[in-house]
Amino acid sequence: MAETRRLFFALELPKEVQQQIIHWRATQFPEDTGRPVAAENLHLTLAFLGDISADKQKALSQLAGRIRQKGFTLAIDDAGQWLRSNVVWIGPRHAPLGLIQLANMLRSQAARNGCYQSPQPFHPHITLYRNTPRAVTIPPPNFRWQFKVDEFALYESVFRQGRTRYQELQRWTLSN
Ligand code: 3AM
Repeated sequence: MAETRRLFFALELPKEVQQQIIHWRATQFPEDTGRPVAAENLHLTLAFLGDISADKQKALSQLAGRIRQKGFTLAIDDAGQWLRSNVVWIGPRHAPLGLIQLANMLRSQAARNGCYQSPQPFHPHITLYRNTPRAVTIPPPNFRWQFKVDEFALYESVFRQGRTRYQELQRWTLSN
């Protein structure tokens, strides 16, 4: 069988926002909340592709490179927990249209190329904890981290020595 890689498109967070999130998380949640996502792994997933071949990666990268849209401003000002997937997340209360457009485009390109896409609508979020064993009290979202998004990237999820690391493979600029 041809070799595959586990890939997804996502937005990287500015380093200073990443640090602020880590600090907020450390002050707001008890230690047994779940498995914290490592600072360098914090990201906002746009489209999950699954385990795909090099050929499919190339096709989807070419399509991603043809996306023409302007950047947008993203404000992270909400938090919650999904009990079904056992994650605690933060995200935008109101997703900017540019974010929805970008994710929908990448998701539909993925679907047309045989990458299964969940029928659920896109819920932009940054996962803070995985494997949360129980419902946790979500602190009031007393933050608003706002930044300009003018790039998106393709990442590989690499599981090695018991740790998951997201490695950037390719990056594109958002511009008309
Ligand atoms: O960190 P988040 O939740 O944004 O949940 C996985 C993670 O996103 C998601 O892809 C990102 C990188 O691993 N993911 C993993 N398996 C998935 C699947 N089968 C999935 N998303 C949808 N379907």
